[in-house]
Amino acid sequence: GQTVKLADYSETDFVFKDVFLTIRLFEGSAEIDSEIRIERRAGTAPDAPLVLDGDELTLTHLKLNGRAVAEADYDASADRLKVRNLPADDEFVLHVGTRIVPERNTKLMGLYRSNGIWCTQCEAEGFRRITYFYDRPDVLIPYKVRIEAPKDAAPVLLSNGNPGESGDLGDGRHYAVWDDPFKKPSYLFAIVAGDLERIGDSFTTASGTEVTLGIYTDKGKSHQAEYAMDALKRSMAWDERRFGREYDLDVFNIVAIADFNMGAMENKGLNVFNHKYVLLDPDTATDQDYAGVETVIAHEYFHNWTGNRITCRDWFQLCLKEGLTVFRDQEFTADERDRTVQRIGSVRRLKSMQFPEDQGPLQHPVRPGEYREINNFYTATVYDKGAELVRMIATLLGPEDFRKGMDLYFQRHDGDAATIEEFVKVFEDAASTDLSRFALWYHQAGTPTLTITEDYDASDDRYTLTLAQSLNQGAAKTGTEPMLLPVKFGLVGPNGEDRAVSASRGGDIRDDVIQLSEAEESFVFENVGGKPFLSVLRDFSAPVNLVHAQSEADRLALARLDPNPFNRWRTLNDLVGERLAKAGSQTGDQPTDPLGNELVGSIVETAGDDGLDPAFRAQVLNLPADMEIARLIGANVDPDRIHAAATSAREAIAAKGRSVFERLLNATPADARFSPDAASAGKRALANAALGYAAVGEGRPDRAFERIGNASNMTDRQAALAILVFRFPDHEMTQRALDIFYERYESEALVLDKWFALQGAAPGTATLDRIEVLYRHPRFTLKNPNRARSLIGSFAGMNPTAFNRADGRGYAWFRDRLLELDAINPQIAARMATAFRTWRMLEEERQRKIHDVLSGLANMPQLSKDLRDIVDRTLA
Ligand code: BAL
Ligand code: ZN
Repeated sequence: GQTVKLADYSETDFVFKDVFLTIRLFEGSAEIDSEIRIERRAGTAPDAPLVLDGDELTLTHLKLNGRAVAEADYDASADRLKVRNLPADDEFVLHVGTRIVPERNTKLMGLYRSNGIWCTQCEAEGFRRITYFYDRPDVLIPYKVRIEAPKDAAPVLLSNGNPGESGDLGDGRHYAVWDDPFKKPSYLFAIVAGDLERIGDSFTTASGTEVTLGIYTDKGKSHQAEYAMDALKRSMAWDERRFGREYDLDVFNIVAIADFNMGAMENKGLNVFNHKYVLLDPDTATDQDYAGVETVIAHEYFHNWTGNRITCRDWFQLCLKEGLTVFRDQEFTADERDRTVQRIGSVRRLKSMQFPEDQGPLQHPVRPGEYREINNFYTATVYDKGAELVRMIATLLGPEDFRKGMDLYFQRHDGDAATIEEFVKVFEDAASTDLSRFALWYHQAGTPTLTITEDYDASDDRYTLTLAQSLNQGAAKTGTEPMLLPVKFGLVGPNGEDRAVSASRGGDIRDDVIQLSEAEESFVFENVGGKPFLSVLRDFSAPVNLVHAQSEADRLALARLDPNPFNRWRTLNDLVGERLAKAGSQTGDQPTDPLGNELVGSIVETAGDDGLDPAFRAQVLNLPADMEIARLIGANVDPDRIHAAATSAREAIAAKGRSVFERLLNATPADARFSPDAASAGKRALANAALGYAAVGEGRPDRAFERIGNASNMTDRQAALAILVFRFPDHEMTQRALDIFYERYESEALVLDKWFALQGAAPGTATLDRIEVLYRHPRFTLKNPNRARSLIGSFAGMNPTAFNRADGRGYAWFRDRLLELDAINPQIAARMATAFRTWRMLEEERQRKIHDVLSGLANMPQLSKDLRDIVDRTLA
């Protein structure tokens, strides 16, 4: 494939004014008529041809101002339409006809059918699979759409914008017209046509406009969309409160689709969702699912301003909308639920998904400089690190200036296709500050290391804090200049109070935030009132690897005393991570207690502290994932050793906390009435964590088995099943529980995904044999992305011991699945192949086996551009 470079950006030769699309849907095919009003751009050569994007298209007709274009004046191939001899000065109308087969579109990009429903996914480059177009985000025009379809298969006809006329066409067909007055790029275009059920509601904006809200689902499922509707209304109100952003059309529709590559899509006025992020009820969905629906509903809604009203100039700017919108959904969750628990979740995700990406061969800057396949850049770096960068701006500027900057962004760029430079500039202007050292974060790939050293001089009661930043040149080779970053800190006294101190010497500190911009800076604090405990990088104020030689005693004291609750969690979590990394990298016999008695005691004490939020305590009991430990070890990793170390750690916690866990377990009756609110979810999380430790501590899978039988909701049921699968993978009771679960939920697609996913993630060498059987299960299919991800994705991406079997069979099996999947849906195959992104951290033998698999793949001529891009970069 060809490499696209940021430096090569140039405007289109022609300017599009507006488009009228007529889409005729038939069983087995669709015809698209596109009428585009066009003008040659001032400065374009008068003989320059018009070159439009296509992808697997067939041209049926082509007219210029109503007359057929002569054959000599155009070339049409599946992926391009080139038209010559177009008017030099006058505006003209180009009429383009295409025919496609949505039923055969297994890539799920463009127009396709899912459960009989016609639907679209156009981001990033799907629109060119519908009609020839300038399929790029800087071409912004109003769309008018007329859909014609059979009435029985598609009584519901939807597109972007506001509804216009509709009516009967005879022959069992009908039509509807939709008008979107807001200029938009093609990637935000959508239609849906099908036999759908709807729940409706309304929202009155702050300025008094009533918006009609609708969520459409498959027949018989609409009652499962109530919570999504509630989340939507809360999102709309929050965006008004927090950012002053109101909704702008008369209607807002969401459609839940079963076969969907992404989580959801923010098409203007018509969000199309993976049904996993809409459909819920207590019997089929967990608390985590509820939180996921709330987040994704909010995220897509927030895109209306950050993404749609202001979009990206080109795909290199993807983080402009994604990083910012993730930041906004994180803030929404923090306000709606609990700020500390929200932050812990985001940081866990960042460290387990983004840090490994940023330290391996798929490393790239938040704003990349080149790509071969843009679909492969919807990454943790663009999304999650992108959100961290926005968060750092907010921390550096403080809430008032940050809000001023956001207001300026909306004011200055509404209706624009903007760039990261323009985004950073609004904050520079709003706060009258220079952010050039900060802007480096967008260009320099890799996770910086922040090294902290402290010195306390007792005779003068003087405390000196030194911070140093460094960045290793990774695969991306994008520079290692010092960057501006906020380090939030506190000097804590022995009673857990933050001491009011100010630096007598050193650089820039505003309130409790050090604005570090040099490679190394020192700050001197006089009369600190005795040696303080340093609580640093509070709330994970910058996405860095922290190196801080602090004594274990100080750290354990901070775990109890720190007024910053996030750091209390981080202190314990980091300590556990370091200990497991040490134990997991040792050869020979495993220590029986890798964490040490003091740390285990501290964890148990926190878990049992009823003065703390249950959700927080559950987070403390949730040890870092094996993959996080692997990243900490960094080289010569043996996943089996890490797993053994983590298992010993869990046993030690279980033994020490026996009575605490018994109490916590009994504190939440199994038949408590289900409410999905954050407080209730937190209690369930704590009780289920306690159940896990209780079962492990006594070696009693029956305790979890019993819970499956008497659980009154999916959260408790799935948690109990997970205890069996993860802690007792080879026990006969586990298989029995899985069978019972299957029988109960055979007809619930989303629950069946959980069932496959749990088994795909079961640790141990016996797993692969079971997965091979599951792969042939009648309910397994590669055609549904959720199902493919559930088994294969969880095996390769979330099962370090089974996937990395020492004999290499896991890799070979995965390779074969990738090839099958690639022939159906390259985007999903490429995404799954990123499971190899940390392969160079593994010990040599496994590396050699992976190398063989990857080079074998690289030599296969049939690979899609998507998968080839990942394979080549992973090998490089
Ligand atoms: N824009 C693709 C899906 C999302 O990030 O909302
Ligand atoms: Zn998004």
